[in-house]
Amino acid sequence: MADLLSSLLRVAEKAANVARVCRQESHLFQLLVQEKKGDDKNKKFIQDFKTLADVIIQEMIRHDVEARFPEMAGFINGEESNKFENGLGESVTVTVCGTEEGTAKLLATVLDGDHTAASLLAQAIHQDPQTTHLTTEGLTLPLSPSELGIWIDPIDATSQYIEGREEVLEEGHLFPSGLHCALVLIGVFLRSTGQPVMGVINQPFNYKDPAGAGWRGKSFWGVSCGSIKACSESRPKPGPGGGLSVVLSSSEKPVVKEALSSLCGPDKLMYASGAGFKILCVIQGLADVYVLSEGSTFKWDSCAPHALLLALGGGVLDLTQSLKSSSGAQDQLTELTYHQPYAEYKGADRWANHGGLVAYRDCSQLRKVMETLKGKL
Ligand code: 2IP
Ligand code: CA
Repeated sequence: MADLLSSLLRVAEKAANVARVCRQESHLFQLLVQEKKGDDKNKKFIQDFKTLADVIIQEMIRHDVEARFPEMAGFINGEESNKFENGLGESVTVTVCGTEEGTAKLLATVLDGDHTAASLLAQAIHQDPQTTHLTTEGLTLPLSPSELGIWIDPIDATSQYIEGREEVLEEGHLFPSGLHCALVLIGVFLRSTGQPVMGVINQPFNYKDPAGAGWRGKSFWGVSCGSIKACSESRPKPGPGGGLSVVLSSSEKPVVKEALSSLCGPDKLMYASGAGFKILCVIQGLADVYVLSEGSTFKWDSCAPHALLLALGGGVLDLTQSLKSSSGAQDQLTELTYHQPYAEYKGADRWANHGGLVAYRDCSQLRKVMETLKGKL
């Protein structure tokens, strides 16, 4: 399965390149950011260009993985549906064709004949990516593709991707918002149990060359299968002066903010955009725990970074379920799983993490957070 990991790293880099092209090519960028509303929205124009960029990245990942691992066909899912109905009621299915010309022709039909945009997008989709310089040699996993499913989030932290604020990242410092929060997330789980076994994250806007050569991305990966645990990141060293730091969504409930502020001190309570990015902050040690009490994230947001935390000895719990366990003993805690929908919901909500989540690296830190939140939610 090392070849699955290297294939996912490669296709995530291709996806990151499409995300960068959509922002760097001014013609595509104009489509990306313009709000097409009301009468000025051309009825043939597909919903909005951002959704199209998401869909085409997701379909590119699906196309490339299915071509390499046909046994996974039908088990590669993502946030977006590739079936659109445009303003005239015409139904269009967006897919990646075998040739760049074929993809450009198909995209032009959903871009109301905008051949410039269609060709630029098709070129990025069929372009071979730079190598990711990450070695996964010698990694063997006792898994076959027919046992696995995939969750794709083509561009997580959509709002930060569109807004596009640039940050010069500094080692060890959490920047709460900006382009660096936008992530390509590809998570692999066991169809039988729903456990995450492999995760690939690509941060397309990790470093901007001051000499004008544009943005460079950064890749992260992790595998966790039984006793086999490996990750591109090493476990972060404990921060100076001990203590516990927590990262939250800015929209978190006041009762949770107050409880955790009293636990870790107001200066160790941080906020950041992007569900995937906040879990990445825990992976990198920029925060020790990420708590979310709402059901506002989905399987595609959490599956990939969950696998990296498992590889590092941590995990991502269902918060509500885990708070219910009386003892709070480790074996009573409920890790998120990725194979079963919530049957009582419809559409994307079937795949929401309805019980909220807690992302953690260290069990003793997790216990302190769970004790603080017990009885408050
Ligand atoms: C979003 C994205 C948002 C997050 C939300 C996710 O996915 O990660 O940033 O909200 O929960 O579903 P918040 O930033 O408050 O954590 P997407 O950007 O793909 O819609
Ligand atoms: Ca998302």
